[in-house]
Amino acid sequence: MDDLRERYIAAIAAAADEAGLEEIRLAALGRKGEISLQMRELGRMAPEARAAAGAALNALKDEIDAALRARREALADAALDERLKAEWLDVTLPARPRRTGSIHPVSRVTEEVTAIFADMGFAVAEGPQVESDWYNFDALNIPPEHPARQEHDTFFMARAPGDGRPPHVLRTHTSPVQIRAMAERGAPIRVIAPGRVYRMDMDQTHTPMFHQVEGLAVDRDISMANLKWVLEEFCRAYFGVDHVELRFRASHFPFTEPSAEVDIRCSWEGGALRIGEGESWLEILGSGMVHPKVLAAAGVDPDQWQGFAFGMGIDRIAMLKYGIPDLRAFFESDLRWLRHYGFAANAVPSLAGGLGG
Ligand code: 2NM
Repeated sequence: MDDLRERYIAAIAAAADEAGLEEIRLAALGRKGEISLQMRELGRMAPEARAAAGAALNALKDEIDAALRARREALADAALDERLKAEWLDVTLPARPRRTGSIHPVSRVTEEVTAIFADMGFAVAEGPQVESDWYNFDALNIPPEHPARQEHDTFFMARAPGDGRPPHVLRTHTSPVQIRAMAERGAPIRVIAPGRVYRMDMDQTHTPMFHQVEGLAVDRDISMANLKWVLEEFCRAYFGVDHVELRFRASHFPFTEPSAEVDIRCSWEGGALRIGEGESWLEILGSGMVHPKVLAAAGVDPDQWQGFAFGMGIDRIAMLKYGIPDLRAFFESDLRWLRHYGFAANAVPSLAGGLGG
């Protein structure tokens, strides 16, 4: 029996794989295995000898079982170690440059604008792109007969036939986000609302979907002077120049009173845009003091609070800053265009790191 034990324990220790172990198990413990045959011999023994030999054989069987199990586990561990070594992957390696994607100019400029206004205490607000006509129009003092509401400007969503309610619309500006923010948070408030907006318009300078950022500041004594400083500060930071000059032209929007369109001094000397110098003016945004009816619609008491608001086109200011000539190319997903005008994904704009451009 000692000989059996020695042979099998040595064979198990030397087994190189699962198949080898199975062979050994069959040779020892299988139906015709050596131990099984010895078990069968027990029947022919005298009772005292049988008891002793039976116990010893059972113990040997258990010992070989245990040795097989331990060896099987050790082989599995070793196999796993081999796999881990062979399949090792350094996830911190940089991606291959040719396969690197790029950040779209619209995303990049949205981040730049957000960083600048965040520094002036504005939070970012978001809202649905499919809006009720109340949030998109009524709350903004745009009456049902206003031309902006007409079929040819606004995308209307379908209603079930016979549903009498007015249809939802694709938001035509991000102002409904400002209404929601005021209604939810109350005054005082400082928010910007960047995002996609939709108007039925398609030519050299218009796409049916484009991007806007609107800003809103409401407090007890906010004035046009605060508006002017905030916009100048924005332009200095965004265009990366120390000196900017803005010109406010009286205008009209239903949601602000008074309203102003804002131009920035620039030159087109040699075909390149230079901000802050020269004899040309470039329209960059619309603005004004929020209409009392708009404050009231958002649940803010116009006898206690007042504020300014402004809106500008993200795509447009992206074209100006980065010298991109054609708006329509923005949304064509042409990989050559994206590689040329896109930004490295790890070059995140920050005021401290410089906004680039
Ligand atoms: C503009 C021009 C002027 C504007 C108004 C509001 C709101 F919701 F607070 F009333 N948000 N944005 C606004 C004002 C937008 O875009 C050319």
